[in-house]
Amino acid sequence: MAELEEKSSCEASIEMLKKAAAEDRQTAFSRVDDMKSCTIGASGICCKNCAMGPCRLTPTKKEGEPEKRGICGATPEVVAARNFARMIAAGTSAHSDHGRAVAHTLVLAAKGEAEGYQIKDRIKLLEVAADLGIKVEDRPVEEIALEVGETCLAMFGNQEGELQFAWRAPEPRKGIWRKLGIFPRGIDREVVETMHRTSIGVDQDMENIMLQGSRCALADGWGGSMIGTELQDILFGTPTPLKAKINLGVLSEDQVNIIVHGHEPILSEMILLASQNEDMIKKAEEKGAKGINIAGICCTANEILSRHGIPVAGNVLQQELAIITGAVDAMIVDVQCVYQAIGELSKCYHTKVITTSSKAKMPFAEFVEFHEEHGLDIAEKIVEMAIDNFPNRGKVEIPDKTSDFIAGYDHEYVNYMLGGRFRASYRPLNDGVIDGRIRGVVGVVGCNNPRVPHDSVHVQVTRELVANGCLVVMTGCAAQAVAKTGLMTPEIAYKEGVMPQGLREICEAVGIPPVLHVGSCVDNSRILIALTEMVHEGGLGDDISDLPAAGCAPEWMSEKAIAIGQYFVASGAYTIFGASWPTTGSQKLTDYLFNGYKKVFGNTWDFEPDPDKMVTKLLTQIDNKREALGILGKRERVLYDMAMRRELKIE
Ligand code: SF4
Ligand code: MSK
Repeated sequence: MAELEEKSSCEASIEMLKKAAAEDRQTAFSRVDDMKSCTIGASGICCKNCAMGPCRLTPTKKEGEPEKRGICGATPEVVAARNFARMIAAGTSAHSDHGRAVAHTLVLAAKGEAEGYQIKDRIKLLEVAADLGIKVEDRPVEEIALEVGETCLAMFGNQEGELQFAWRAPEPRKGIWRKLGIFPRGIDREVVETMHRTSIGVDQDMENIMLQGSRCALADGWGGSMIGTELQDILFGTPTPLKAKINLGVLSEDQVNIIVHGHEPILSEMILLASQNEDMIKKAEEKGAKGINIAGICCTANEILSRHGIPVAGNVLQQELAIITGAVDAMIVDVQCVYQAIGELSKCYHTKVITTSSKAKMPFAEFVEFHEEHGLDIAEKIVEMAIDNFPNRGKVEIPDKTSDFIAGYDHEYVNYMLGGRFRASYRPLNDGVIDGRIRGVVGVVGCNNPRVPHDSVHVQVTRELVANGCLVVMTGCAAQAVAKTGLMTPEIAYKEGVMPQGLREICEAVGIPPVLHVGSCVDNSRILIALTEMVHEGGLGDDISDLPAAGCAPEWMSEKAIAIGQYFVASGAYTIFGASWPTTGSQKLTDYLFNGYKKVFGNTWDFEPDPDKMVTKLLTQIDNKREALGILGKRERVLYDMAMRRELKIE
C-alpha cells in the first residue's frame, strides 16, 4: 500500500487505488508496473511500415561504428521522423474529426434538422463569419450559420489555397509558413499527404518529412481544433468564468450519477438537457434517487464545465477509479481517451458503460448510436438507462474530496476582463508583461501518464511557475490536475508566499487567479489566438516567437499532444514535454527539433522529465525573450524546498 501513495498526488485517487488493491482490481496504475516498454520503440527507431520489417534500429553506441539501417536502407533519423510525423497525423485526425462533427452539427442546426440544438452565441457567429469573409448584413442567423458550417466543412476537403482560419496568425508567421511552403491547404489533405509521404519508399529526407509534419499540425491548430472550438462556442455558447467543483467527491450517494467521458460536447450537451427534464427527474425519484447528477471526465468534462459549471469527477487516469467507487450508474462515452479497460471493469460493479459513436465501440459496453438529428430523444433514452440502473448499486464508497475552482477563461473573456467592456483589449496584459509584474505567459497542457506520478508534475510545474511570476493558462487533463489545488481560485492571490507582488497585484486588481482554465484539448486553439492578440497589441515583438511565452506538457501521453506541441512550435512558441520523448533513438532528428528548429521557426521543441529542471528551462526561455525585448529585470528564482513540495498533495 505504501507505494500506492507515490502513484498520485491526488488523495481521492489514492483512496480508490487502495480500494482497487483490496478488491484485486487492475487499473492503469497497476498495469503500468507489468508493462516494460520496448526501448527501441520508445526511442522512435522501430519501423513497421512494410512487411520486410519490422526493422528495429539500435542506436549507434561507439564513434565509427556503422549506423544500423532498415532493410530498405532507411536511416534512424528518417524512421524516427516518419514515426513522429505519423503521431502528428493521428493527433490531427482526432482533433479534426471532432471539429468536423461540430461543423456537421452546426449545418444541421441551421437547417432546423438537429433536435435540441440552437445557435446560442450570435455575436460569435457574426465574428467568425466576418473572419471567413461571409456576408452578414440583413441575413437571417440560420442562413449565416449554414454558410459558416458549410465553409468550415469545406476546409477539410480543400485541395489548394490556404486554410482560412490560419489567416488569423501574425503576418510575419504567415510569411514564414509561405516561405517554407507549409501553409496548410486542406485538413484532410495534410493528414493524407503525411501518411503517404511516410509510407515505404516516399519521403526519405528527415527535414522534408518534418516540414509536412508541421503543415499537418498547423492544419490541426489553425484548422480542425479551431473549427471545433469556434463552432462549439456558436452552438453551445462562448464560456465565461464560473465556479465549479472537481474530484471524485462530486459523485453523489443518493442521486443517479451519470458520467460523460470522451471529447465532443455534441452528445453531452444533450445528456445535460435530458437530465434536466422534469419527467426524467420524476423517473429517478420513482427509483429511489434524489435527482440526477451529471459529472464529467477528460475533455468532455472540460466542455460542459466551461459552459455550464458541471462538476468534474476527474481526469483521464481517474476514469477507472470513478467506476471503483461503485457509485457510477452510467458512464457515457463518445470518442478519444476512453480506456478499453472500463468495459470489463464495469462488470465488477453495477456501472453501465454506454458507447455512442459508430467510430468507437468496445467489448462489455452497451451501444446506443447517437445521431444529432434525434439528439434529445437518444439522450433521454440513455439517461433512462442510467436511472433504471440506480437500484442495482452495491456498496458505494465515494472519497469525500472535492475542490472549488473557476473555469471558463476563453481568449475573448481575457480580452474583456483586462480591458473592460468598452475598451476590451490585451493592453493591460501586455503592459503587465512589459513592466515585469507578469514575467511571462506559460501554457501548461496535456494528459496524465501513469509512468509519472499522477497530477504531481503538473502541480509542481504550475506552482513554481506562479511562484516565479508567470501567468499560467491550462487546458485538458493538466487543467483538471491543477484545479484540485486552489490555484484556480481568485482568493489564492491573498495567500502569502504563493506568487510575487507584481503578479499578485494584477490578480487582485482584475479578480483572476494566476492560473486560468481555458478549456479542453481543442481549446488549445484559444491559446494560439491569445498569443496572436498579444502580438497585435504591440510592445512585445512582431511575432509569437518574440513573446516571453512558452508551452509545456509535463505528463503527456496521447498522439494528440504531439500534434499540439508541433503546431505550437511551428507557430513560434517554445514547447517542452516531460514524461518521455519519442525521437531519442535518432540524435540527428532530436538535434534538429531541439536546436535546428530555432532557425526554421524561431523557437524549438525541448524535453525535460524533471519538473524542477523543466521550470528552470521555461524561465530561462522567458527571460531570454525578455532580454531580447529589452525588458529583463533582475530577479531571483524562487525555489521550492521539501516542506513546500510536501504541501503539493491534493485533497
Ligand atoms: Fe524496414 Fe524500411 Fe520496411 Fe521500415 S520501410 S519496415 S525500415 S524495410
Ligand atoms: S483528455 S488528450 S488525456 S489531455 Fe483531452 Fe486528457 Fe490528453 Fe485526453
